[in-house]
Order: sequence, then C-alpha cells, then structure tokens
Amino acid sequence: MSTPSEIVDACRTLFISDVHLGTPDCQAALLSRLLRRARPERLYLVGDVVDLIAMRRRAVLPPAQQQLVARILRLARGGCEVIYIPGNHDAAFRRLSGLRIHNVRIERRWIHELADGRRFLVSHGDEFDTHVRIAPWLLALGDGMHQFVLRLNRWCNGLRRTLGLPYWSLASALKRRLGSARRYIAQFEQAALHQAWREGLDGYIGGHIHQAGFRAGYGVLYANDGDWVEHCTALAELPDGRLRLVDWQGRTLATEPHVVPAPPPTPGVLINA
Ligand SMILES: [Mn+2]
Repeated sequence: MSTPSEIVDACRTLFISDVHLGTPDCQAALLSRLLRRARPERLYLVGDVVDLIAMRRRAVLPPAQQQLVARILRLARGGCEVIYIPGNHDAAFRRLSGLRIHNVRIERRWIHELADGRRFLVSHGDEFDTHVRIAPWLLALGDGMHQFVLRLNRWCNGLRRTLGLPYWSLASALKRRLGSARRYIAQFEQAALHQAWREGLDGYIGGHIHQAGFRAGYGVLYANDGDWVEHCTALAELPDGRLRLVDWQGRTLATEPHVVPAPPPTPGVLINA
C-alpha cells in the first residue's frame, strides 16, 4: 500500500476543477499543498477554475490564491503540460480555445489517453445541464442556497481552524441528505456516461456538480474530480493508467469501480415503443 503523498508524487496526470479563483470560497492553500509535491506530466484544469461570474460583482485574489496561480505556472515551466478546459463560470475563455502559450493550452474539450490505452472524454460538464430534468426555479433556489451554505461553511471552518480542527465540508454533509440533490447528481452522471458511450470512448472525466466520485454504466466509466470550494478533491492517474480520487492531503478516497462491458444491442427491441 502506498502512502498518500506517494500517489500524488508519482501520478502521471492530475485533474482538478471548480477552484473558483477570485471568490473567498476558493480553498487555494489546500490545493497548493496538494500540488507542492506533484510532478505530473499533464495537469487538466477542468473548468470553473477562475470564477469570472463572481468577479463581475466583486473580485478578490488574496495572497493564497496568487500563490496557487504561481504554483500552477511553475509546474508548467517545469515541463508539465497544462490543459485548461473552461467551464460555465469561466466561459469567456472558451473563445480562446486552441490558444497555446508555452506549456499552457486552452481547449473546449479533450480526449485524454490513459497509460493503459483507455480513452476518456474530458469536459467541464455544464453541457449536460439540459439533460437534467429539474425545475429551473429549483436550480435557482439551489444556487441561492449554495451561496448561503458556502458562507456557513467558511464561518464554520474558520471556527474549526481557531480550535485547531482540520477542514470539514458542511456542504458535502448536507448534500448527501438531500433527495433532490441526489437525483440531480444521478441524472448528470447518466448523461455524461451516455455521451462517452455514444462517442465510443472508455469513459468520461468532468467536474461542475461539486460531487466527486466514480460511476460505471453503458460499459463506460464516469469520474468526477470534485471541487476546491467544498470537498477539496482531485483525480490522479497512476503511472499504470488507473484512476484514484484523492483528497487535499493525497489520501485515496475512492478507486475505480469495475466496469461491466455493455451488452450488444438486442435486435428487435424497440426503443421508446
Ligand atoms: Mn460549473
């Protein structure tokens, strides 16, 4: 069994998303800590890394966030290829798709080939929101609630820090108990799995819903790298191509589930009959 830091030390690729730089909720110091020892060949920034929407109202870039940006650029200078895939909060950067500055490139979506030859679609994931059957007012309410919970989370963790307690995600604890949130997540995962299957790929890697984890279906694998405002998780590809979900300390939270190959389509069965 490898120690937590060894996984991050040796990883071939790192996937992070939903960092929301420019907002006070960004857990920049924890992410910097994870990146400190990592020497990946490639780093994917899978969207909502800079929160341009929040920055229109109020922009903050405290020292911890500046240091995080510097750390990512240092990785790029050291030979790591950085692929920035903009999300819905940094959608303006999508107009720069195809841009390449030294080792940093911006792409709308990307096909990542793992060390074992499997091919995964990498995208932020907001394109699947249209597949999610949930009332718009509920989504809006959810967004307002989310802001409130994040503020509560910040306050709660400020208190924990003064008491010398480690970071704990309030939002994550709440989300696990909410039926509508669980349904939204399940529908999102299904839409992403279906897209990877339709494109003949082995899987999908994304973010957006701030809910990290693996799911298997349609004979393909879904992997969500989580976020850096609540849960502070990343996906790491090991040198042999296996994927791991790790927390801010590099501890393994989840390993890939077994993917059952999808059966060939049965002739004579009518879809939507
Ligand atoms: Mn998003």
